Amino acid sequence: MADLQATARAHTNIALIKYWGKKDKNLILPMNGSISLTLDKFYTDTTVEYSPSLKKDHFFLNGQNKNDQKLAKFMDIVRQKTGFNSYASINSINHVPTAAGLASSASAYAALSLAATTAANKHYTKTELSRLARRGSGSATRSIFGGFVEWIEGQDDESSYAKPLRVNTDWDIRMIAIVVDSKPKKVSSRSGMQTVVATSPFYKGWVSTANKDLNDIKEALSKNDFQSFGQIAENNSLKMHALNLSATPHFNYFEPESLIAMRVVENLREKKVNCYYTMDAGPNVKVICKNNDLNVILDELCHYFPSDHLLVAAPGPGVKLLDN
Ligand code: 2P0
Repeated sequence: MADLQATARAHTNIALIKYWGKKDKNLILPMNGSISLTLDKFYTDTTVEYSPSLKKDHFFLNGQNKNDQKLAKFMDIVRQKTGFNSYASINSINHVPTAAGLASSASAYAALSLAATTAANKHYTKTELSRLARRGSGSATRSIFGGFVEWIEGQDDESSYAKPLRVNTDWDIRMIAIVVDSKPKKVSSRSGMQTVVATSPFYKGWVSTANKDLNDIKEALSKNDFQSFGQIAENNSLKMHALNLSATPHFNYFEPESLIAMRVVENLREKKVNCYYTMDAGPNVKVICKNNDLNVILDELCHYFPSDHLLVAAPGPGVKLLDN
Protein backbone atom coordinates (compact mmCIF):
# COMPACT_ATOMS: atom_id res chain seq x y z
CA MET A 1 0.00 0.00 0.00
CA ALA A 2 1.38 3.39 -0.91
CA ASP A 3 1.97 6.13 1.66
CA LEU A 4 -0.54 8.27 -0.28
CA GLN A 5 0.95 11.59 0.79
CA ALA A 6 4.28 13.43 0.42
CA THR A 7 5.58 17.01 0.40
CA ALA A 8 8.60 18.24 -1.56
CA ARG A 9 10.45 21.53 -1.96
CA ALA A 10 12.22 22.61 -5.15
CA HIS A 11 14.01 25.86 -5.93
CA THR A 12 13.77 27.83 -9.13
CA ASN A 13 16.73 28.23 -11.47
CA ILE A 14 18.05 30.86 -13.84
CA ALA A 15 19.47 29.75 -17.17
CA LEU A 16 22.92 31.10 -18.03
CA ILE A 17 22.93 29.25 -21.34
CA LYS A 18 19.28 29.30 -22.37
CA TYR A 19 16.86 26.62 -23.50
CA TRP A 20 14.79 28.26 -26.24
CA GLY A 21 13.19 25.74 -28.58
CA LYS A 22 12.11 22.10 -28.66
CA LYS A 23 12.95 19.35 -31.11
CA ASP A 24 10.17 17.20 -29.61
CA LYS A 25 7.15 18.97 -28.12
CA ASN A 26 5.59 15.90 -26.55
CA LEU A 27 8.73 14.66 -24.78
CA ILE A 28 10.05 18.22 -24.27
CA LEU A 29 13.44 17.55 -25.83
CA PRO A 30 15.39 20.79 -26.27
CA MET A 31 17.18 21.95 -29.40
CA ASN A 32 20.34 22.54 -27.37
CA GLY A 33 21.80 21.81 -23.96
CA SER A 34 21.53 24.51 -21.27
CA ILE A 35 23.22 25.55 -18.04
CA SER A 36 21.61 27.13 -15.00
CA LEU A 37 22.10 28.20 -11.43
CA THR A 38 19.56 27.03 -8.84
CA LEU A 39 18.69 29.87 -6.42
CA ASP A 40 18.15 29.72 -2.65
CA LYS A 41 15.53 32.47 -2.27
CA PHE A 42 12.80 31.27 -4.59
CA TYR A 43 11.09 27.89 -4.18
CA THR A 44 7.86 25.92 -4.33
CA ASP A 45 6.50 23.53 -1.66
CA THR A 46 4.08 20.94 -3.01
CA THR A 47 2.02 18.31 -1.18
CA VAL A 48 0.46 15.47 -3.14
CA GLU A 49 -2.20 13.33 -1.53
CA TYR A 50 -3.72 10.48 -3.51
CA SER A 51 -7.26 9.48 -2.70
CA PRO A 52 -9.07 6.53 -4.32
CA SER A 53 -12.36 8.41 -3.97
CA LEU A 54 -11.32 11.32 -6.25
CA LYS A 55 -12.68 11.41 -9.81
CA LYS A 56 -10.02 13.84 -11.08
CA ASP A 57 -6.94 15.69 -9.85
CA HIS A 58 -7.53 18.83 -7.78
CA PHE A 59 -4.89 21.55 -7.83
CA PHE A 60 -4.54 24.45 -5.40
CA LEU A 61 -1.91 27.15 -5.92
CA ASN A 62 -1.36 29.37 -2.87
CA GLY A 63 -4.71 28.12 -1.56
CA GLN A 64 -6.66 28.89 -4.73
CA ASN A 65 -8.32 26.17 -6.79
CA LYS A 66 -6.91 26.10 -10.36
CA ASN A 67 -8.00 24.26 -13.46
CA ASP A 68 -4.65 23.43 -15.07
CA GLN A 69 -4.64 21.17 -18.15
CA LYS A 70 -0.84 21.01 -18.33
CA LEU A 71 -0.71 19.76 -14.77
CA ALA A 72 -3.48 17.18 -15.31
CA LYS A 73 -1.57 15.84 -18.34
CA PHE A 74 1.60 15.67 -16.26
CA MET A 75 -0.17 13.70 -13.51
CA ASP A 76 -1.27 11.18 -16.18
CA ILE A 77 2.41 10.74 -17.06
CA VAL A 78 3.22 10.20 -13.36
CA ARG A 79 0.45 7.57 -13.09
CA GLN A 80 1.74 5.81 -16.18
CA LYS A 81 5.28 5.75 -14.78
CA THR A 82 4.45 4.72 -11.21
CA GLY A 83 1.56 2.41 -12.05
CA PHE A 84 -0.32 4.02 -9.15
CA ASN A 85 -3.66 4.97 -10.58
CA SER A 86 -5.45 7.22 -8.08
CA TYR A 87 -6.19 10.87 -8.62
CA ALA A 88 -4.66 13.35 -6.22
CA SER A 89 -5.18 16.56 -4.37
CA ILE A 90 -2.16 18.78 -5.07
CA ASN A 91 -1.35 21.79 -2.89
CA SER A 92 1.41 24.12 -4.02
CA ILE A 93 2.73 27.15 -2.21
CA ASN A 94 4.97 29.36 -4.29
CA HIS A 95 7.70 31.15 -2.36
CA VAL A 96 8.67 32.93 -5.53
CA PRO A 97 7.50 36.51 -5.02
CA THR A 98 4.90 36.86 -7.75
CA ALA A 99 6.33 40.28 -8.42
CA ALA A 100 9.78 38.82 -9.05
CA GLY A 101 8.58 37.42 -12.36
CA LEU A 102 10.93 34.48 -11.92
CA ALA A 103 9.99 31.25 -13.65
CA SER A 104 7.91 29.22 -11.25
CA SER A 105 7.19 26.29 -13.60
CA ALA A 106 10.75 25.06 -12.97
CA SER A 107 10.34 24.77 -9.19
CA ALA A 108 6.69 23.70 -9.54
CA TYR A 109 7.28 20.63 -11.73
CA ALA A 110 10.48 19.66 -9.91
CA ALA A 111 8.68 19.65 -6.53
CA LEU A 112 5.64 17.89 -8.02
CA SER A 113 7.83 15.14 -9.55
CA LEU A 114 9.33 14.22 -6.19
CA ALA A 115 6.11 14.60 -4.16
CA ALA A 116 3.90 12.72 -6.64
CA THR A 117 6.25 9.75 -7.05
CA THR A 118 7.08 9.50 -3.32
CA ALA A 119 3.38 9.60 -2.38
CA ALA A 120 2.94 6.68 -4.82
CA ASN A 121 5.68 4.91 -2.84
CA LYS A 122 8.18 5.04 -5.70
CA HIS A 123 11.70 6.20 -4.95
CA TYR A 124 13.47 7.35 -8.08
CA THR A 125 17.03 8.56 -8.57
CA LYS A 126 17.53 12.27 -9.20
CA THR A 127 18.34 11.49 -12.83
CA GLU A 128 14.98 9.74 -13.21
CA LEU A 129 13.22 12.62 -11.44
CA SER A 130 14.93 15.07 -13.76
CA ARG A 131 13.63 13.17 -16.80
CA LEU A 132 10.15 13.10 -15.31
CA ALA A 133 10.16 16.82 -14.38
CA ARG A 134 11.18 17.56 -17.99
CA ARG A 135 7.81 16.23 -19.16
CA GLY A 136 6.09 18.98 -17.18
CA SER A 137 8.32 21.90 -18.14
CA GLY A 138 11.77 21.99 -19.73
CA SER A 139 13.35 24.27 -17.15
CA ALA A 140 12.13 21.93 -14.35
CA THR A 141 14.62 19.31 -15.60
CA ARG A 142 17.38 21.46 -14.05
CA SER A 143 15.64 22.34 -10.75
CA ILE A 144 16.04 18.77 -9.47
CA PHE A 145 19.67 19.68 -8.69
CA GLY A 146 21.28 22.48 -6.72
CA GLY A 147 24.03 24.95 -7.71
CA PHE A 148 25.29 24.95 -11.29
CA VAL A 149 23.41 22.43 -13.43
CA GLU A 150 23.66 21.21 -17.01
CA TRP A 151 20.67 19.86 -18.93
CA ILE A 152 22.03 17.39 -21.43
CA GLU A 153 20.05 17.80 -24.63
CA GLY A 154 19.77 14.08 -25.50
CA GLN A 155 17.78 12.56 -28.35
CA ASP A 156 15.06 10.66 -26.54
CA ASP A 157 13.33 10.40 -23.19
CA GLU A 158 16.14 8.31 -21.74
CA SER A 159 19.04 10.55 -22.73
CA SER A 160 17.64 14.04 -21.95
CA TYR A 161 18.19 14.93 -18.27
CA ALA A 162 20.13 17.28 -16.03
CA LYS A 163 23.19 16.71 -13.89
CA PRO A 164 24.98 18.92 -11.37
CA LEU A 165 28.20 20.57 -12.51
CA ARG A 166 30.98 20.04 -10.02
CA VAL A 167 32.82 23.34 -9.98
CA ASN A 168 35.67 24.66 -7.92
CA THR A 169 35.11 28.36 -8.26
CA ASP A 170 35.92 30.75 -5.41
CA TRP A 171 33.37 33.33 -6.53
CA ASP A 172 30.65 33.16 -3.92
CA ILE A 173 28.25 34.07 -6.70
CA ARG A 174 25.13 36.20 -6.23
CA MET A 175 22.23 37.06 -8.47
CA ILE A 176 20.28 40.28 -8.11
CA ALA A 177 16.79 40.07 -9.60
CA ILE A 178 15.73 43.58 -10.58
CA VAL A 179 11.95 43.66 -10.51
CA VAL A 180 10.84 45.78 -13.41
CA ASP A 181 7.26 44.77 -13.94
CA SER A 182 4.85 42.45 -12.18
CA LYS A 183 2.27 42.00 -14.93
CA PRO A 184 1.76 38.49 -16.41
CA LYS A 185 3.98 37.64 -19.40
CA LYS A 186 2.79 38.89 -22.77
CA VAL A 187 4.06 35.81 -24.59
CA SER A 188 4.53 32.54 -22.68
CA SER A 189 7.88 30.76 -22.96
CA ARG A 190 6.16 27.80 -24.56
CA SER A 191 4.54 29.74 -27.40
CA GLY A 192 7.42 32.24 -27.74
CA MET A 193 10.03 29.56 -28.35
CA GLN A 194 7.70 27.75 -30.74
CA THR A 195 7.25 30.90 -32.85
CA VAL A 196 11.00 31.43 -32.88
CA VAL A 197 11.84 27.87 -34.00
CA ALA A 198 9.22 28.08 -36.77
CA THR A 199 10.04 31.54 -38.11
CA SER A 200 13.35 33.09 -37.03
CA PRO A 201 15.85 33.15 -39.91
CA PHE A 202 18.61 33.14 -37.26
CA TYR A 203 17.54 29.96 -35.48
CA LYS A 204 20.19 27.73 -37.09
CA GLY A 205 22.88 30.12 -35.88
CA TRP A 206 21.40 30.00 -32.38
CA VAL A 207 21.61 26.20 -32.18
CA SER A 208 25.16 25.95 -33.45
CA THR A 209 26.48 28.76 -31.24
CA ALA A 210 24.48 27.73 -28.13
CA ASN A 211 26.42 24.48 -28.02
CA LYS A 212 29.68 26.42 -28.31
CA ASP A 213 28.53 28.83 -25.57
CA LEU A 214 27.77 25.84 -23.36
CA ASN A 215 31.24 24.37 -23.80
CA ASP A 216 32.89 27.77 -23.37
CA ILE A 217 31.02 28.58 -20.14
CA LYS A 218 31.93 25.17 -18.71
CA GLU A 219 35.56 25.92 -19.52
CA ALA A 220 35.29 29.34 -17.82
CA LEU A 221 33.81 27.61 -14.75
CA SER A 222 36.61 25.08 -14.66
CA LYS A 223 39.23 27.83 -15.03
CA ASN A 224 37.65 29.96 -12.31
CA ASP A 225 37.35 32.72 -14.94
CA PHE A 226 34.42 34.88 -13.78
CA GLN A 227 34.78 37.52 -16.50
CA SER A 228 34.49 35.01 -19.36
CA PHE A 229 31.70 33.22 -17.50
CA GLY A 230 29.64 36.40 -17.15
CA GLN A 231 30.30 37.65 -20.65
CA ILE A 232 29.28 34.33 -22.24
CA ALA A 233 26.05 34.27 -20.19
CA GLU A 234 25.22 37.88 -21.12
CA ASN A 235 25.88 37.30 -24.83
CA ASN A 236 23.84 34.11 -24.84
CA SER A 237 20.89 35.89 -23.24
CA LEU A 238 21.00 38.73 -25.77
CA LYS A 239 21.17 36.23 -28.60
CA MET A 240 17.98 34.57 -27.31
CA HIS A 241 16.22 37.94 -27.20
CA ALA A 242 17.47 38.73 -30.72
CA LEU A 243 15.66 35.58 -31.89
CA ASN A 244 12.43 36.97 -30.50
CA LEU A 245 12.96 40.25 -32.34
CA SER A 246 13.56 38.33 -35.58
CA ALA A 247 10.48 36.08 -35.34
CA THR A 248 7.20 36.49 -37.23
CA PRO A 249 5.20 37.84 -35.53
CA HIS A 250 8.04 39.51 -33.62
CA PHE A 251 7.83 39.94 -29.88
CA ASN A 252 10.12 40.93 -27.06
CA TYR A 253 10.24 40.98 -23.27
CA PHE A 254 11.94 44.36 -22.87
CA GLU A 255 10.41 47.23 -20.95
CA PRO A 256 12.14 50.64 -20.82
CA GLU A 257 13.37 49.83 -17.28
CA SER A 258 14.95 46.59 -18.56
CA LEU A 259 17.14 48.64 -20.89
CA ILE A 260 18.02 51.03 -18.05
CA ALA A 261 19.10 48.09 -15.89
CA MET A 262 21.23 46.68 -18.68
CA ARG A 263 22.91 50.05 -19.21
CA VAL A 264 23.63 50.46 -15.48
CA VAL A 265 25.39 47.08 -15.49
CA GLU A 266 27.40 48.00 -18.60
CA ASN A 267 28.40 51.33 -17.02
CA LEU A 268 29.48 49.57 -13.82
CA ARG A 269 31.69 47.32 -15.93
CA GLU A 270 33.34 50.36 -17.45
CA LYS A 271 34.20 51.31 -13.86
CA LYS A 272 35.83 47.86 -13.49
CA VAL A 273 33.03 46.39 -11.39
CA ASN A 274 32.59 42.79 -12.50
CA CYS A 275 28.89 42.27 -13.23
CA TYR A 276 26.82 40.85 -16.07
CA TYR A 277 23.12 40.56 -16.86
CA THR A 278 20.76 37.93 -18.14
CA MET A 279 17.04 38.08 -18.96
CA ASP A 280 14.39 35.41 -19.35
CA ALA A 281 10.88 35.39 -20.74
CA GLY A 282 9.95 38.56 -18.89
CA PRO A 283 11.18 42.13 -18.39
CA ASN A 284 13.12 41.60 -15.15
CA VAL A 285 16.89 41.76 -15.36
CA LYS A 286 19.10 39.45 -13.32
CA VAL A 287 22.58 40.66 -12.47
CA ILE A 288 25.32 38.10 -11.93
CA CYS A 289 28.13 39.16 -9.60
CA LYS A 290 30.46 38.08 -6.82
CA ASN A 291 29.41 38.64 -3.23
CA ASN A 292 32.39 41.02 -2.80
CA ASP A 293 30.92 43.41 -5.36
CA LEU A 294 27.31 43.10 -4.23
CA ASN A 295 27.08 46.30 -2.19
CA VAL A 296 28.65 48.60 -4.74
CA ILE A 297 26.27 47.23 -7.40
CA LEU A 298 23.21 47.56 -5.15
CA ASP A 299 24.23 51.15 -4.27
CA GLU A 300 24.29 52.04 -7.96
CA LEU A 301 21.03 50.22 -8.80
CA CYS A 302 19.30 52.03 -5.92
CA HIS A 303 19.59 55.27 -7.90
CA TYR A 304 17.27 53.81 -10.52
CA PHE A 305 15.09 51.23 -8.78
CA PRO A 306 13.32 51.08 -5.39
CA SER A 307 15.42 48.95 -3.02
CA ASP A 308 12.55 46.52 -2.44
CA HIS A 309 12.67 45.76 -6.18
CA LEU A 310 16.21 44.41 -5.82
CA LEU A 311 16.10 40.78 -4.66
CA VAL A 312 19.42 39.10 -3.90
CA ALA A 313 19.80 35.32 -4.20
CA ALA A 314 22.66 32.87 -3.73
CA PRO A 315 23.06 29.30 -5.04
CA GLY A 316 20.35 27.01 -3.70
CA PRO A 317 19.88 23.26 -3.14
CA GLY A 318 18.22 20.55 -5.21
CA VAL A 319 14.76 19.10 -4.64
CA LYS A 320 14.08 17.47 -1.29
CA LEU A 321 11.29 15.92 0.76
CA LEU A 322 9.80 17.81 3.69
CA ASP A 323 8.19 16.24 6.72
CA ASN A 324 4.43 16.18 6.34
C1 2P0 B 1 15.28 28.62 -19.72
N1 2P0 B 1 13.33 30.07 -20.22
O1 2P0 B 1 16.29 27.99 -20.13
C2 2P0 B 1 14.55 29.49 -20.73
C3 2P0 B 1 15.42 30.65 -21.09
C4 2P0 B 1 13.41 31.48 -20.14
C5 2P0 B 1 14.54 31.86 -20.99
O2 2P0 B 1 11.21 30.16 -19.58
O3 2P0 B 1 7.61 24.93 -22.65
O4 2P0 B 1 8.73 27.12 -18.88
O5 2P0 B 1 7.45 24.44 -20.20
O6 2P0 B 1 9.39 23.61 -21.53
O7 2P0 B 1 10.73 25.60 -19.22
C6 2P0 B 1 11.93 28.08 -20.33
O8 2P0 B 1 10.57 27.84 -20.38
O9 2P0 B 1 9.12 26.07 -21.10
C7 2P0 B 1 12.13 29.48 -20.02
P1 2P0 B 1 8.37 24.69 -21.37
P2 2P0 B 1 9.80 26.60 -19.77
O10 2P0 B 1 14.92 28.60 -18.53
